[in-house]
Amino acid sequence: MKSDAILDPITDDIVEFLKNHNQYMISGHIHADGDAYAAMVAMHLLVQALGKQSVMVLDDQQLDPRFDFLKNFNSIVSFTEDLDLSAWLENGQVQATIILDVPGYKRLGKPEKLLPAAEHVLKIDHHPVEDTMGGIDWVNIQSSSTTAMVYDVYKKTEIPIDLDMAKALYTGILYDTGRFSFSNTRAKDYAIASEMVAIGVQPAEITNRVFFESKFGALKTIGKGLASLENFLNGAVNIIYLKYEDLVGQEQSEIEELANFSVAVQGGMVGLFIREIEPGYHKISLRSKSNVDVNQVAKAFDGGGHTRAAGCRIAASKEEVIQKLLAEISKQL
Ligand SMILES: [Mn+2]
Repeated sequence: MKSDAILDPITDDIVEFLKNHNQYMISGHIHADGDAYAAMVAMHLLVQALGKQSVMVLDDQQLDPRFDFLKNFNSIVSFTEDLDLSAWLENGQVQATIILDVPGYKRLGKPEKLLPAAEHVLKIDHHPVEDTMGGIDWVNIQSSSTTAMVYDVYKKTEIPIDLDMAKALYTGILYDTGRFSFSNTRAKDYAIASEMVAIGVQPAEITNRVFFESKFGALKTIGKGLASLENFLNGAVNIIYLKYEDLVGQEQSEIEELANFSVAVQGGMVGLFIREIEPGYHKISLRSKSNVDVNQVAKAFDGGGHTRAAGCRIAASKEEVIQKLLAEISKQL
């Protein structure tokens, strides 16, 4: 278990920020995941409970439907150049922005164009910092999830947590801790989960929605991925590879569990799930259960993430991609 010492506790200026603005845009990272969605929804509900206007905007043109049980999920807006926010914000005016689970501008994507002056931007995140983005950047890399930090905002503002809020807070933590199993899981995460269950969250219902409602075809694709498993560097690195033809029509989010399988091999230290998302263009999910910092590996290819889970994209052939990644991992072995 990790120490619960909070390096960067929540400060009063976050409450001030929420008091001082009335019209918020809330955003998260490109290819939003369960933590980004849940943190956004939880913050959106909090801001509304404070009597403010709020709209959620993402760069993503498609949302992951697994999370549509979250309140207001379907009102998340996909960025377009001529986006008119007047249906949500008076005069369509973004007075302030809360950026969640985003380490830097590259990961925020096009919603950057809607940002107000930096003093009206609040960033809350648990990734290693890539860019300072706001008047307030609250970053705690010890936090399991951004959603767990949003929980602290609830407590600080003393907004009572209703069932919809509780579902969002539970979901983000559940997702980013890998169902309370990753090394980032803290006593605090169980405590928050316990509080949310007491409010009425049904753990089985949310776990099933997020992790065990796979489409038949997606599970067949996962089977293909498992069959491709190969080991390298004397078993230190295990790789799952899916080629473009295997992925046509396949929703990426439905097969991401393969990343966790890649590091589940006995004796393995690093797992890679490599998928050819366009011919000659690969998306790589990296996982570590050793001292290898896969965030560093991903960064060498313009990607990023956390010490034990990261991602990047490389344009090259299968053989070249594997060779490049193994060379980078070898530097740390
Ligand atoms: Mn996260």
